Amino acid sequence: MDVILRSALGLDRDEHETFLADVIAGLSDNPKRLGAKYFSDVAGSRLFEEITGLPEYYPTRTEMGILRRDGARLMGELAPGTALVEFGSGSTAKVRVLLDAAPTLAAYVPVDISAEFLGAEATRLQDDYPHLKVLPVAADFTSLFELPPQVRGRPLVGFFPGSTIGNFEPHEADAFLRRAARILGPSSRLIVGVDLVKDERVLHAAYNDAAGVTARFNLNVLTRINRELGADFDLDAFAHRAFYNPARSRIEMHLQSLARQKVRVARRAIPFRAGETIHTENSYKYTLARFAALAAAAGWETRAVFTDPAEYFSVHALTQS
Ligand code: AVJ
Repeated sequence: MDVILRSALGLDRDEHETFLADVIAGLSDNPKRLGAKYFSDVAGSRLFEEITGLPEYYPTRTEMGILRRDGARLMGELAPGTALVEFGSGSTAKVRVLLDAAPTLAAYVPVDISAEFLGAEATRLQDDYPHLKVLPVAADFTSLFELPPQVRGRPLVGFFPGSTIGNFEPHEADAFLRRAARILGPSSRLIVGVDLVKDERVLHAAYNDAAGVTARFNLNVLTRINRELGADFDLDAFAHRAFYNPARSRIEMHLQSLARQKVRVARRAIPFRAGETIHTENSYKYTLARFAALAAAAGWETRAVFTDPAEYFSVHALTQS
């Protein structure tokens, strides 16, 4: 498998510098913050996999149900030679459902920042779908990237599952949708998974699971900073906090300092007040109408929307208008 491989030991030197600069800037800000993209080191990705199987965490299994039930309609009327481009292909479980629903697809382009993960998963997928051209691209899908030459000129369908779009601020979601339109080109399609506004108790439970996996996932970012940036966060002195913010239609995750303390990060002392929080993630929830409006403003027409009977989750089929 032809992937541009980078350091097998995690971040390269530039990425390490960026990580350090982001962490220092975020912890020097008021209120303190850390970027959600730093959750996904090896341990963080494993913990997220565990989250997707939790009884309280409805998004993954609900979206899978929608893809299984409506996959053929989502992938209907494809022109011959169409290629599927997945933005941020973590696990390949979801795309396999679409590939099974669209046996005429010619190529699959998984785009992911983690080259190691991409290589292994793409190789397995290629073995299982021998007639499909699997063309992985190691790139950050939040920036403009080049598609492989083999798919240029082909009809393209983009796939952005998992409500990853909910991690973006609304203006970032708008920018992503516009960039996707540029990358995929005229008369393309985009299939997007979007988590929906619902009963606050359901949302709260999904991010405060009884087994404490989401708490470990949130706290793991401190473990990662300790290891990679030589910091001395005491994990017992911080607690996971997640709650729904109805004014912003989002789940917020924070890490709360349980005491007044100083933490050393790369020779700097970062002071914390007792009760002070680090904002680590937002997970925006949309109504069907609000997401359609966001898509329309970015140049995408809604062709169809599929949901589960309880309307917990939605999958939107958008077309270039
Ligand atoms: C990966 C953005 C879909 O927001 O539900 C899960 C991440 N954070 N539990 C989400 C997450 C805590 C997840 N997404």
